[in-house]
Amino acid sequence: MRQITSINADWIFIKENISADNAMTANGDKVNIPHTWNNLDGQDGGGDYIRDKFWYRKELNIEIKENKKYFIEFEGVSCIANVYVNNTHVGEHIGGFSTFRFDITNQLKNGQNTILVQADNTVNQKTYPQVADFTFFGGIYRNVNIIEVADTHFDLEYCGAPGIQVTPVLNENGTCDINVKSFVSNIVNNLTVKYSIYDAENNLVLEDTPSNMTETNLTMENPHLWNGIEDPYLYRAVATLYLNDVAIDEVSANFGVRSFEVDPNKGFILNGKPYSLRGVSRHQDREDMGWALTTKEHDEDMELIREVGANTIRLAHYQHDQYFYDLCDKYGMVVWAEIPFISVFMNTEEAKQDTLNQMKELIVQNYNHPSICFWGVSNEITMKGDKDEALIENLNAVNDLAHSLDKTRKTTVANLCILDPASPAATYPDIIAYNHYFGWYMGELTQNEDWIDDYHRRFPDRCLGISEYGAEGILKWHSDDPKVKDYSEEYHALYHEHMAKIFDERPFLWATYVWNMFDFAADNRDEGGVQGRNNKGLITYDRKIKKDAFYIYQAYWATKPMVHICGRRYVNRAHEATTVKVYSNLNSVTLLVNGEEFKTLEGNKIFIFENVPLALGENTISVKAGDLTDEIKLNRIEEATDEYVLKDTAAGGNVENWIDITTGNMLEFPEGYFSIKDTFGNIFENEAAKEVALKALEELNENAEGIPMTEEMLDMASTMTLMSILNFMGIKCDNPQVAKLNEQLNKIQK
Ligand code: GCB
Repeated sequence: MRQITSINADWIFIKENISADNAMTANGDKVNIPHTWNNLDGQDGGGDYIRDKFWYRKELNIEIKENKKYFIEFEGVSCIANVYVNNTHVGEHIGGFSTFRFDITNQLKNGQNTILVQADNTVNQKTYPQVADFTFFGGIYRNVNIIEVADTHFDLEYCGAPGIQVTPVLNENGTCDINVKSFVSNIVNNLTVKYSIYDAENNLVLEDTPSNMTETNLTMENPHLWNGIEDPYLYRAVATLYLNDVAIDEVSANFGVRSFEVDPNKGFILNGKPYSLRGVSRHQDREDMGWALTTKEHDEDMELIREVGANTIRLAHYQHDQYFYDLCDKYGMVVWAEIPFISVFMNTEEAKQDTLNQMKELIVQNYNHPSICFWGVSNEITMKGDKDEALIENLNAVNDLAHSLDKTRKTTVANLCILDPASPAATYPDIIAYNHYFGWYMGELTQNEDWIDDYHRRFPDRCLGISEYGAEGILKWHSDDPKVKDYSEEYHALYHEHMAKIFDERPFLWATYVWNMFDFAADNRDEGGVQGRNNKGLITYDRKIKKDAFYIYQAYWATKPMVHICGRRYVNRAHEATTVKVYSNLNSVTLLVNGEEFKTLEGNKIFIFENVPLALGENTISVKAGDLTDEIKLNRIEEATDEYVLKDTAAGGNVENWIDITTGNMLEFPEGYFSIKDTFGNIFENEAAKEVALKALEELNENAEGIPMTEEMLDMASTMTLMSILNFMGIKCDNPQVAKLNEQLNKIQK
């Protein structure tokens, strides 16, 4: 039987870009895997974290056995790995997120061996991601194993796949056809494969030793369904390989029996019943650790996602750790899994091959997970335009590959908000989704539902989801009158109150995903007074604090009763009377001030207590709802201070969006007159302004490096400012044509 041995411990990390020969003897630091060299510089801002080629070396003492094969297995090395055993190059793997293995039998010797790995996260044109809003941590950041197997064994060399593939198909009469395949390497005479299916209590329920050893078709009469978070029931398929009736290898996979459909009007349907997918996106990093996580951090993330009440996760923007997909199976999360075909298209043959490889590895390595229902092909890949034929060809090639490898799941895409709905880049997969930030980067909050309803009306046959939506919420900043771009915890909460409600009212949306469950590292960012971080999480980067917005989702999604008082970090208030907001999924909430009952409100999710009196100094505000209580301390001060207000918005605040590199500083924006800071909607209401804008855009379209604007797009983008549109077109505000356009608009009175 195979032996899998972890070799995570005791590596030497050599932080030098040197030759393999020199790395064999160079000094370095003792580290354990998982490891990254960017855990600190990748999160501190400035966009200057080290992207380089560094070395890991390990002395491996091994007792070599006769007639055995030895593989080295990496579960994730960012982003390109070159592996050497005893000074011989055994292979290169491109792509930072998947499992890969090399057969090292011929290089290993009995006793002492040296394993050398170069991890490379340098800028290149061959593997995605290269441009994206997150840090690309370098290193061997997931487990490394040595696998010892019999000469004949279940395959270990096909794209990191597990060697067993289970396809359960639920029939209308309630029975389930289960096809199990296994892949054997080095076939000899007298081999058989026994397939066994066990239920969750480990009872053997089906068994077969087919004459065709590579596959079996079994029927389960009365399967227990994998039914999302309510009942994520798992079976286990085991394939055992026998040589002359002696078991020599075994592989197994958990699987679930479920059916799903996606309908343009009914949304997601699980096992025949409507099941609205409402959830969050997750990145795989953590404060001070980067991507080098252990199962402890994965477990904690899953616990928090369960606690908020989500039933779906978008595992953005790349393949996550196998362990996390296992957790999703176990806890019933429906998963959107994706590859990092993101932001800016690289028109090279190597990059195209990389998208195909990453999709192939994602699918073959994760095929058995019942949680996964969607393969995400690309995310905002049209940032620099959607007209390149090579891009469309690449998207279709990846989409076709996904279909050919997996007939049981849907392909999907996260479209850039302003992508023309008619663009072939918007519609190529089975079901589609858009990233929308109305109420943060652009426009008004209510434009979210306007856009969604309009799209649904115009394209009633398309299955529409919202792949991302969010706003920044930083715990230092607070406001009684929260406004977009003030970065306050209160605006963040207000934004999500709105979004939770409109999604609740629109079951036709097949899925919606909060961007993001957790704050994450984006070393290029300098936002809201915080360096190197995207602060859109419902929970902080260290996972220690749940922002108020976390609880509005809990109120909407979780079935367990909850009550939460908002504003606990907005402690010092110069208010004789203040407003206290409470979230609960119960319908009656009683507020107490310093132990005295103040008021009971009946309501739905959000309870706003006005004119709550505060005594000078510390006050205890508490609530009761059913059997539950919550309590916060507020401190009434004599005079208002500005301690909670982000002052220097120029230093990081008020960015149009994260790719907005323009400033517009040299342009004028006179009160009462039009400018490029106006939205298309407003400009279109004024005939003169409309004429000027359309004429200028026609000219600008000709030399747009980014996305040229069609009329259809302008219509869909009516809530965006002209400035943001120019940005998407790849046109800088220091372009003289833009200055001319702005000047012309400045002459037209509103
Ligand atoms: C997006 C991207 C995501 C960013 C997010 C943001 O549309 O897909 O990677 O992090 O916006 O926060 O700007």
